[in-house]
Amino acid sequence: MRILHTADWHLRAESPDRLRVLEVLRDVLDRESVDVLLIAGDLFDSPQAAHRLRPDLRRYFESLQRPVLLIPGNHDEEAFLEGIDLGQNVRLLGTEPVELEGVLFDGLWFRRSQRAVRELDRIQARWSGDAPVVLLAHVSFYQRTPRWHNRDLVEHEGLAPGQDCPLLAEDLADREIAYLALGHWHQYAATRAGLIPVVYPGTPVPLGESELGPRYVVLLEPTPSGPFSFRPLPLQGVPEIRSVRRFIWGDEAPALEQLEQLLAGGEPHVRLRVRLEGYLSGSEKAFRARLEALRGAYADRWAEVMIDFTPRQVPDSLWPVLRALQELSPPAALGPSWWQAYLEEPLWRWVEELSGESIHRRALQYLVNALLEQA
Ligand SMILES: [Mn+2]
Repeated sequence: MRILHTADWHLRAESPDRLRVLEVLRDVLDRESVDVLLIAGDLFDSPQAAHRLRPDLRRYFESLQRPVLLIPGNHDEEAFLEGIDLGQNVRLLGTEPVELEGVLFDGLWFRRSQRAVRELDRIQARWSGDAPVVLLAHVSFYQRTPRWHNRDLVEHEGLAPGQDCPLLAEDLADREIAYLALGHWHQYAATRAGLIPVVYPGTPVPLGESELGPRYVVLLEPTPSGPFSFRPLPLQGVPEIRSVRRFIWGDEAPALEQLEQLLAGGEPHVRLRVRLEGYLSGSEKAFRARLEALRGAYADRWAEVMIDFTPRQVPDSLWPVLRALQELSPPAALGPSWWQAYLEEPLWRWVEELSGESIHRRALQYLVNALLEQA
């Protein structure tokens, strides 16, 4: 059985962009031969949106010709409590589990200000037999009790701050769950609690400036025993907000060259946000004019291009250091192999994220930032 997991569509009539997910998702369902679609909450942005869009969504789900299993989220719960009808393919999870092709699906609703584990205990009591369990839950998952929660309230009283419904990794110890299909957080995130895959697919379309980068849905499949296997599928044909930040160290010419290269590789579905910050050697006015000219020349290759520049003041005493940043080549001691012998995966990842910038340069930048904070 092939199962597709998504969440947090936050549909509303005033945002036609968001409705693009419907056709994009239909293609994925067909291309990947998906048998069951899971929606882990906040399909609608509000109860009003649910009522307004219900006829369209009902027709849509009927046209998909496969089961759709869903739970409400904190945004649309009211509409589901009122019994909104989304057609015969759609099953609302929460009151009893649904078994399809030997897999048991169940749902845990968002509980405002309450720790999710109480509900989980209650739900788990109704799981019987050997069928692997896929649990949909609209919650905030934490590996540990977060610092901003009152630890005593969360751990002993089961209470949490207003808009939160925490589920902690420890709440999942010794549970027989093959896959935890989460919703509520809007960026793709995958982790594990013990062996249990714990996955947020994120919103399939950006809702605002904080939903950055490619959007995903998640394909999962049973394995002969134990946790399900899963992989994120990047969605094609939905809008994307991409944020690029660059620091300019008194060398605007190469920065402008890089920016032009970036802009030339336009992607029509991307709303590009370029944020520049730093020190210039030439005039700020000329620099800004150049930025605007570049934006004008390439804007039509993107859905939207926004470029902003924040100048920073530099104390005279730091100019020699900034010049050294431009001229210095990596010292022998920081050559490409020095760290390989000592540091493992975390550093590898960090180094990869530097995406082409050299380590000595980044280290000096940190140093200068530290000096500036002292100044
Ligand atoms: Mn939510």
